[in-house]
Amino acid sequence: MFNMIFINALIKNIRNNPSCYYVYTNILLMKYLFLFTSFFQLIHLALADPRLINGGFENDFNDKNGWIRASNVPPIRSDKEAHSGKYSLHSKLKNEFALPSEGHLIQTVNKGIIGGEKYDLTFWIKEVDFGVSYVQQYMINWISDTGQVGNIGLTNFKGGKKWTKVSVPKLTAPKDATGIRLMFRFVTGAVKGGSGEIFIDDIAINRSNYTKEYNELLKANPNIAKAIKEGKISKEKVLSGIRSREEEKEAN
Ligand SMILES: [Ca+2]
Repeated sequence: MFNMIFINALIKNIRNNPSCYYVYTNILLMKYLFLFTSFFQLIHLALADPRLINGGFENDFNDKNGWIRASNVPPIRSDKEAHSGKYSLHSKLKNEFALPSEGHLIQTVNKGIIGGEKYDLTFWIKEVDFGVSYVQQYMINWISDTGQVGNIGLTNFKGGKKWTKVSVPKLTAPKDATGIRLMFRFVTGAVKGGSGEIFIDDIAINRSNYTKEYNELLKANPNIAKAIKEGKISKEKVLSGIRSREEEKEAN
């Protein structure tokens, strides 16, 4: 904010001197650029999004970095395929006998969900084998401090032999939700030769839109509201700024 005071003082001085008109307009431009920079800093502070840890599987699993793997054939981290970076998650199931094989991938994010807001679940998959009796599913539990407050039951998804993006858009968080538990399930039935193999990468949960933050930002910053009204910054640019900031945070 010190910079803003400095620029305002500078404008006041130069405005009184007609020979400095060119400098004056440039400083006005500077003022708007600065306003825009402050705006991004504000967004950074204002937004809290649910943050899946290690959604791109670039870090090895440990008890602090998010993912839990479970069941009798849990998926593994692999460098054989990757949508981003060098690693993805690999589930390979092959029944030797007439017994089912199953693997789970689970992550719980306790904070960051805003009740009533909409969220998109997205991930990338590459299917190697979609064999006999094979099923792959995701499941979502909305949670609060007191336990589960809603859920989206086991739901099948399908991709292809090439990396394919799966989008589950506009999932509305129940009013009391503060967190989310995401689970992937890979399973074959009790048949001999049942099989399925998949790579999965870049799992993310993001807000579907940022209208709430946009309105709050404008309310708290009349200067930005004015700049939008006067056409100096477009609404689309502000919204896409919020979104790209969030995606950048997701990538980190
Ligand atoms: Ca990756």
